[in-house]
Amino acid sequence: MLQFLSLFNTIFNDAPQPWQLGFQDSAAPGFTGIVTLHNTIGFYLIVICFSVFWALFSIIYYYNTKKNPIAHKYLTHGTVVELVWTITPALILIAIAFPSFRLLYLMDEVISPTLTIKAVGHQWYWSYELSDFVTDSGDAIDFDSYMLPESDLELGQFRLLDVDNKLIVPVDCHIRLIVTGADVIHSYAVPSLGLKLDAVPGRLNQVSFLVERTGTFYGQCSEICGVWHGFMPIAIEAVSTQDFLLWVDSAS
Ligand SMILES: [Cu+2]
Repeated sequence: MLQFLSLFNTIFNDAPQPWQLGFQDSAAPGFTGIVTLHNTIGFYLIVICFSVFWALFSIIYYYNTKKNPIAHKYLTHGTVVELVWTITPALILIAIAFPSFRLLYLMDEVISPTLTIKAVGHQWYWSYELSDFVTDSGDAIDFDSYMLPESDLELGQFRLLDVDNKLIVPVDCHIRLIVTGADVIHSYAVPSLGLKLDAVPGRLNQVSFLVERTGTFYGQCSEICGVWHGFMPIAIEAVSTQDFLLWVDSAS
């Protein structure tokens, strides 16, 4: 029974599943907003598809010369119907634009972050810098994060997704992520956290996110960057603030 009930509490999707079509489970408010917007627009999409195809097929079915050789010969213009099919789409676009811009500006906002992390894309791995903390020698904490080769994988680790050094972040903290590239353009993308930022050499891109629960969240480089583009995954582990500080202590 316990095992059966635990089915409803289990988070299945912190890594992609084979042949998955839907979203991964959200772990950040930003991604929850993206899923909600997707569902809102999906509603309009279904309504529009049904009404357009219904109109199209009924016109083809009823108004053809085989069925009515003479009756519709002079039916060439209708002002009312023209007005309806011009104004209605405009109203629908406005209805879609409002929630879209709302989410866009909400996600763009960076208000007093607790922590700043810089992620740098290289051919072909990611490196991280945490400048809020210094090591004993006075430098910022920085480390490289390489994909684990298949031969090094342990039971429970994901092929092409797990890395040697995960990025550790605290839960329930506003984190500022600054992304750049060291050589060519990469893209820092973690679906369950709603992150996707281009890593452009000579440019700093910024985003803010908050992880709502502990766990490990996987992503991949999302801008084709060379032969091993598919082998530079991202793994972020969200832990309690206490565990995060312990990790910082061990890293510095
Ligand atoms: Cu890439």
